[in-house]
Amino acid sequence: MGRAEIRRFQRASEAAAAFLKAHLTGESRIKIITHTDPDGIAASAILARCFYSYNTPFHVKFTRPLKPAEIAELGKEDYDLFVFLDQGSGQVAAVHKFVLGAGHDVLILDHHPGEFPELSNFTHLNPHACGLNGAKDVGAAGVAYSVIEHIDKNFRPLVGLAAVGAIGDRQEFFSGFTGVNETLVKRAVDLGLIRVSEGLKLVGRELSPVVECLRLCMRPYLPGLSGNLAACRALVDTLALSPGATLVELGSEAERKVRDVIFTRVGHVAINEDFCHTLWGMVYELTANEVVGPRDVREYAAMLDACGKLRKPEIGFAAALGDRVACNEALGLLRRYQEQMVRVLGWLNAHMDVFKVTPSMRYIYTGREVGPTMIGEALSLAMESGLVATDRPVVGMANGEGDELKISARATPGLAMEGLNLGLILTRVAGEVGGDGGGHDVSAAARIPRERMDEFMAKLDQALIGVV
Ligand SMILES: [Mn+2]
Repeated sequence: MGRAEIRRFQRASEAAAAFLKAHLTGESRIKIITHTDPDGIAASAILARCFYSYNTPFHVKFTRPLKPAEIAELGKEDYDLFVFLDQGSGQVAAVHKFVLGAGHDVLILDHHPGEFPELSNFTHLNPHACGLNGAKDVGAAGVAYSVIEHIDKNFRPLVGLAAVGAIGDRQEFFSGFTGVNETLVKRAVDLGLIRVSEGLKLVGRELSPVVECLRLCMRPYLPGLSGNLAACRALVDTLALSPGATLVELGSEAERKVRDVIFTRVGHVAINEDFCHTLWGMVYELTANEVVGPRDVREYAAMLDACGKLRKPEIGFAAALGDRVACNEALGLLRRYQEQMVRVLGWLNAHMDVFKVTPSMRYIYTGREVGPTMIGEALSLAMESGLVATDRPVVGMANGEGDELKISARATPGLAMEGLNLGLILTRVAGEVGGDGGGHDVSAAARIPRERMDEFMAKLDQALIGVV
C-alpha cells in the first residue's frame, strides 16, 4: 500500500469532482442515498454543505444498503442524479439496471468491496478500485471529502467531518491512520484544521464534567466505575479534582493522574493491551469554526453514532450541517445511548460466565437482557475493553422481533488476515437455516428463526473450524 495507490485515488477523486460539478448548476435535482451510521451521516453532510453553497436542491435518504427491489423503486423517482454514499459498490448490477437504465446519472462514493465496471453517465469512486483497502484506508466521508475538495478549496474545513467518519467506522488504529485517512489528517494538521495530542480517549472529555465522563464511559468499559456514580465521585475526590470540570479543562497532568488511577482500579484488565490503547492515545480536536458541535472528533463520531442507533440520523445530519438546536438534541441522544449501553455492558460484565467456548468461537445467548440493536456494538465494546478474549470470534445471540433471533459476530483484524471472513460465513450459514446474513470480514450479523438456534450454532461452529 503506497503513494502510487493514493495518487491513483486522488486522480479518480478529480474525475468524480468533474462529474459532480456538472450537476451543480442549480438545474439538477439530486437524491443522496446514505447509511445511518456516523460515516454515512458525515459523508452526506459533507456533500450537502457543497450542494447548499451551489444552491443545488437535493433530498437525503438514510437507509441500510438497499435491496435490488428497493433500487428498482428508487429508479422510478424523478431526480437527475443519484448519489450513493457508504453503499452502492456492492449493488452495481441493480443500480445499472434500474437507475442508469431509467436514464438517471449515478455517482457512487463508497468504500465497501464491489464491482467497478465502466458505464456511461456513471462515476464510481472507491478505494478498492485504486488498490487501497476500504476497511482501513478511507471511509465514505473521506471519499466524499476527497471529491468536494477538488470542487472548491473553501470546503477544506470539512476535512474534520471526514475524520469523524473514519473514527466512526473504526478506521483509526493504535498506531494511527493509514492510507488516504493518514494523508487527509496530516494535511488538516498542517492547515491548522485539526490538532492532535495525547490523552484520555474518552467520549465526554470535552463536554461532560469528569465524574459524568467516567460514569458513562463505555469505550473502554471501566469495571467498577462505568455506571457507578459513587465510585466515580470517589476517584475524582481522591485526586482532589474539581468534579464539575471537564477533562479538557483539567489539563493533561490531571488526565495522566486519572489514567493511572483507572489502571489501578481495574487491576485485572490493566495488563490488557486493548484496554490500555482504548483508554489512552491520540486525541483529535477540530479547530475549524466551520464545523459546529463537539471539538473532539471521537465525541463527534459518538454523537452521530447515537443518532443513528436511536433511529434519528437526520438529527445528526442537521447538527453536522451546523444547526445548533439539532446539535443539542444530538448530544442529548448521545447521553441517552451511553446510559443504555453502559447498562448493557454492566450486564455482560456480570455474566461473563454465561459465555461458552468452543475451539472455534466464544458465544453468548443474552435472550432479552440485551436488545437486538445493542448486541453487536456491545460485543465490539466488550472486546475493546478487554472483557472478552479476542483469540477467536465472539458471537452473540439476542431475541429479536417475534420468533426472530439476532446473531452478531465479531473478530479481530488479525483473524481476518489469517483468512477469516465472518460476513461470508454468516451469509451462508444463515441461509442454510432459513435466515439472512451479511457483513464484513471482522463484523457481521444475521437473523434466523429462533427455533433453529442450536442447528445454526452447530453449523457455524463447523464452518469456523476450518478457518480459525
Ligand atoms: Mn462506512
